[in-house]
Amino acid sequence: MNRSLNFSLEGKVALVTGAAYGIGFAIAEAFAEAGAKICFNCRGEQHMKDALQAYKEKGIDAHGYFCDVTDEQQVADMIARIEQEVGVIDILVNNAGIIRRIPMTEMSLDEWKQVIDIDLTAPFIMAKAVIPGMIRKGHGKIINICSMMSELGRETVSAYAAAKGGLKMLTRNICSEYGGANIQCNGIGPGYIATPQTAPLRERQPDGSRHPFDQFIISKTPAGRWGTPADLMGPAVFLASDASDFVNGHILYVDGGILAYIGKQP
Ligand code: NAP
Ligand code: GCO
Repeated sequence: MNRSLNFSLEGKVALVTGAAYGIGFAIAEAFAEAGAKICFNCRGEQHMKDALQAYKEKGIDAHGYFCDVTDEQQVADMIARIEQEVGVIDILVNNAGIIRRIPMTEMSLDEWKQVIDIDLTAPFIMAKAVIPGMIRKGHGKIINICSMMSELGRETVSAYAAAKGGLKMLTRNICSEYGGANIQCNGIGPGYIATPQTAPLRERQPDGSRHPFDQFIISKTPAGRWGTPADLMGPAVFLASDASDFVNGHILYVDGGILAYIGKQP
């Protein structure tokens, strides 16, 4: 079969960061369905306990690791344990991320640094840690979870937009520097997805009406709905599989058409 028709991840070792729930969990579930061995990390003990149970209920024997992706030593220790317990990593998804919604002039330097550390510096730390193994294996896939804010700004998300914009360019630079080692580094740019991270933007108002931002996103999305983590499963499997071996440095926006659309007239 032509490799570009091979969407299987059979026998691959995948590490999805921050995959205790949300987008990361859905991507890990999709990888498992495609045949991959699943590794994930998070920081919270309850998150880990709940996640392992959730993977088990889906029939997935996931390997969970406590690791703060901003801590280079914890990352090195996790990668070493995965290589010993599961195998050398074939697929890395830099999914772990946070957002702080604060007007820039009111944002503290520590709040700015926390977002940059998790959303931009950590993908650098993670990629730096897994690329040597991928070079030894002769192939690798890195998928960075970018954002609408890799292309657009909005009020109160300055640190997040700066990080996600930088993550887009880190993706292109890893492509440029390691494409010759048969490593493909691409991004996924989700639109507005219903997860805990965006729950504050979808809260029902006291009168039972939809949150103004919820209504705004519906009007800006041709699909007329928020995305779900499941909407990202197919695109992620494509970018993790042989089918995308000649796709490199690309940001695949999975946004229901937001970036193409000026928005519905009020
Ligand atoms: P989420 O529901 O808030 O989940 C974030 C995950 O990351 C959690 O498992 C969290 O677990 C983990 N995490 C956070 N900081 C970490 C750290 N320092 N080390 C290790 N794990 C860490 O987020 P989501 O909505 O699924 O988003 C996942 C990714 O997609 C993020 O990069 C986000 O920026 C991006 N994204 C989201 C949307 C959206 O609309 N939801 C759209 C575009 C892009 P612990 O707290 O236990 O560590
Ligand atoms: C926000 C949202 C967005 C989404 C996502 C959009 O406050 O605007 O949280 O940033 O998380 O990144 O692609």
